[in-house]
Amino acid sequence: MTYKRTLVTSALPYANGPVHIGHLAGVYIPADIYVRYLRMKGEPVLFVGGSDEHGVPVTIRARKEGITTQEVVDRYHRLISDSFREFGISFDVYSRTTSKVHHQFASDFFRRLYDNGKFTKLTTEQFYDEETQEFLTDRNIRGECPHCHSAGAYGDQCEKCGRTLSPDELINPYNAVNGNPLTKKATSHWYLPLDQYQQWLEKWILEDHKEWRPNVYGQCKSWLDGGLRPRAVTRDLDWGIPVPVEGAEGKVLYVWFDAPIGYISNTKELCDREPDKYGKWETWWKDQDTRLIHFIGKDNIVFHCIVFPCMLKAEGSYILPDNVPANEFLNLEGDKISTSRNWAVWLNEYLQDFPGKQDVLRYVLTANAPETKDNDFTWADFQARNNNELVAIYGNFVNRAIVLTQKYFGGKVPAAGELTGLEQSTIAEIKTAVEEMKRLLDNFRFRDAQKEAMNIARAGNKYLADTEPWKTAKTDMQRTAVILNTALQIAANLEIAFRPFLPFSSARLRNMLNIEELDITRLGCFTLLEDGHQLGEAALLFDKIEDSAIQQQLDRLERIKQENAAREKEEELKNWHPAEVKADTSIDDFARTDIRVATVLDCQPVRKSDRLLEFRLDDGMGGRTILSGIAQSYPDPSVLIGKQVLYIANFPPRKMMGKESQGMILSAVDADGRLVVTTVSRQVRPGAQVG
Ligand code: B3M
Ligand code: ZN
Repeated sequence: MTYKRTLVTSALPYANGPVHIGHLAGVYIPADIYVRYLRMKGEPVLFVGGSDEHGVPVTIRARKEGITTQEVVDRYHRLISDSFREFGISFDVYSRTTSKVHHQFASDFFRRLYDNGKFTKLTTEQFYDEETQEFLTDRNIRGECPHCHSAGAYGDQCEKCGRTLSPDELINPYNAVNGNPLTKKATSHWYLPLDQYQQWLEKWILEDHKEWRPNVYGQCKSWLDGGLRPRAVTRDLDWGIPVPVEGAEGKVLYVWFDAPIGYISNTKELCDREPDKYGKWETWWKDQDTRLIHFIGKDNIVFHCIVFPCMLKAEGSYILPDNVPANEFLNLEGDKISTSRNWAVWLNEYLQDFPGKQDVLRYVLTANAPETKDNDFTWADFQARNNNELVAIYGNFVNRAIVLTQKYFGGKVPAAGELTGLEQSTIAEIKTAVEEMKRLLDNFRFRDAQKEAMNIARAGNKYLADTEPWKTAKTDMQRTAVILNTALQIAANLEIAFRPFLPFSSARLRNMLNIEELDITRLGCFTLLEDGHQLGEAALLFDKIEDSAIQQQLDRLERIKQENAAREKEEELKNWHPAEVKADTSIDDFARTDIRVATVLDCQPVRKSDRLLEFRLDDGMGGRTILSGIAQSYPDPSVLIGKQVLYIANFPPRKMMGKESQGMILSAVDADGRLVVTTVSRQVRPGAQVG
């Protein structure tokens, strides 16, 4: 061990909404497991969290809800910190970036870099709303996506196709809040010249931190390979920390400049409040013997591996992160989790629907943690892992061990005796699982580590199945004592092994075993419970989750899906502009086109074509067939039968998919791209001319 203490940070969630399973799986559970594990080992560790209360997301939320930004951050800071507490995320400090301490600290930090000439000042043209007289941040600019052409893409990203954008790429950009068209205007900002740190970063990351996770290392490498450019650290905005420089009125620190400083200021707040317990904040941030670990999601990698380290380096007196075990993303039932689209399982709602089942979610999210690639949360998997693993393996084993002990030994741990090969092999298996689990935890591989904990329970279950104490009890109480003693020692091992992952269940298990927290150094020992020790009450560690509870969740998601589709449609319509009118034509040109009315006798999809419909028409002239590429807009073409349609009668016949089409049916293109067949306002004779 080359360090004396570990400082663990977890990304500060934006206080613009509740936290969801994606946050928990990607950042907070892994961080919490790690911290609990270090604490169990007796290593000095500090776990720092807090809410990110600046930036555009919170201001957007405020406008949407019609309340002040302060009200938004107050509401969600409370909701978020409650959720974390309820899920057992064991922060030493959970503060907020609107705190006085933070404002002062971040402001001073900026000023120090400013005074030491670490910034460059640049003037650029930015999008501007003439009416409201404000510059717009990327997130507040919307327009058509240049890639997938969906309406309403954001200035930093298109949520439809997922591509990263810059506002300049948007087609017809407008103010997301009021729909105003935008102009460009010059404005000045301070930039951190990341390009000047390129060489240093290349050595520090690419050479000295080859051990970082491949996804993290790879992302850093591709940023570095692309060449770093200066980054603005200030914004034109009225919400945030004022830039502490004369002439910078109306400007605030960029949220990504102040938020990571929040890790430091929150540490300071804690240490200043309880110096006896936590020491000086500088020890945690400036002593080379401190190891700094950032837990984050993959979208935050560049800020934690490149930008923040440059800020720290520029300041000069801070330590740098030792590791940044970033996770990939968790999807929900196959779709990207999205706060704005309400596509998420919110922690506060989960607890209403599954009270007391914090550990079930912790377990499932760790078992499915997106450590190396994006992963999917499904309710079916949630139910299966609960019923088949937590209930059937872990819970069942513990319950049998305790209930049998009560039955045969009055709830007292029976004396151990001579061990047979069965005990020895089980003990050996468990010792291996324990060693493996510790190795995995040390390497931030929580998913596999938890699997090893479950393997201990598996081994226990198998042991009971092999030894059958309910049978030996009929003939050989001495042997039965050995078996149940061994089983109970395994149960006590499970209390320790699962404690970082499932703290609530371990607490319940301690009650059942009537023990205090056992030291992790004793993990793998089979003398954890003394002969004659009186156990507590047996209770179920986990219970089955029924299909109906899962169905309820699926129904909820289906409702949200439909609401989203309706809203997106509405938005598309709102942002629709008719195509420009074509160049002038003449009555003669028009007169050459023979438009007629026909009655649809039959309308069928064309085999092997997902585009074409085949119309059989009564055209008043003996009938004709026309193929029309509108199948996507008419999933049930029979609705067209009996309708009268307009078509061009004098196009020469054309072969399509081996069939002849005799003309063209006229359709209107709606805002959503759907084709709608034109018709007449009352029945006319088939063959009637249109003009
Ligand atoms: N609030 C972004 C996020 O929640 C941001 C993290 C800040 S960590 C210093 O993804
Ligand atoms: Zn797109």
